[in-house]
Amino acid sequence: MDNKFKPDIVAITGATGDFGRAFCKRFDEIGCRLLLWGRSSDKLQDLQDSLKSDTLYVTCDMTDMQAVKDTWNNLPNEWKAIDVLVNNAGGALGQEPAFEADVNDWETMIDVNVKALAVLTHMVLPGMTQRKRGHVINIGSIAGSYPYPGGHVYCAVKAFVKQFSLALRADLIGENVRVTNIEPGMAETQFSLVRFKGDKNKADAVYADTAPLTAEDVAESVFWAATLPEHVNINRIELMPTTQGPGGLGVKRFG
Ligand code: 8X3
Repeated sequence: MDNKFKPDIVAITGATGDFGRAFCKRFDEIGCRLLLWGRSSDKLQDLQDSLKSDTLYVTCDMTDMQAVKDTWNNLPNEWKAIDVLVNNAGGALGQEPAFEADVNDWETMIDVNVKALAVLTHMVLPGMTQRKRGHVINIGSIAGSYPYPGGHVYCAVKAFVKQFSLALRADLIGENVRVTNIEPGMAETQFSLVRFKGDKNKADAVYADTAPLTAEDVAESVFWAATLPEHVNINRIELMPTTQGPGGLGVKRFG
């Protein structure tokens, strides 16, 4: 296709995580300006130093909605004119059964995966619709479609992301603003180390003796959707390792 879209400014939340860094690297390769959102200024500085393109980084606690709004409002106007917002900040905490889970984990997952994603999108959309140019790319998960034991709130927040993405599409017809939900399956990143709160054995066991997706695999999907000609909207991409598939329903047998 010769009318591929080249974004000018790409904003990426969770920029210093494994997915975030792979996304930054992919857009950096074609010279996009990058607005990096993260929690740690040291990690953001390291990431900025590793990129060739013009970048700006902001530190923000995504569990604090006022901080999300203030961070956006305090950006220089030039950096608010983003072409692509990649809502990547998020993740899972814990995989105990629902009746043993820590309610604080549930609240954090809802804050980051749902509230911060919705609030930031709300801040960004008016500029995109005014400019008639923009793309919101949400990082969902197969967990939004396929529930599994211990998935409870994580599955539910990713189902929110899937349906929120589709509902945004309904409002944005005619605005030239695209929305895509990228839904990866098992990907070998810090995801499981975070979910299991630093328990490396448990995290490693998730990826043992199989061939999971890499952050670069997911970055390729994000980049592909973002650089298609502007008249093409990819609604969803669901990608899994070849070695992963749906597992069927659980059954309790007596005796
Ligand atoms: C991560 C995929 O299968 O671990 O979002 O829930 S899974």
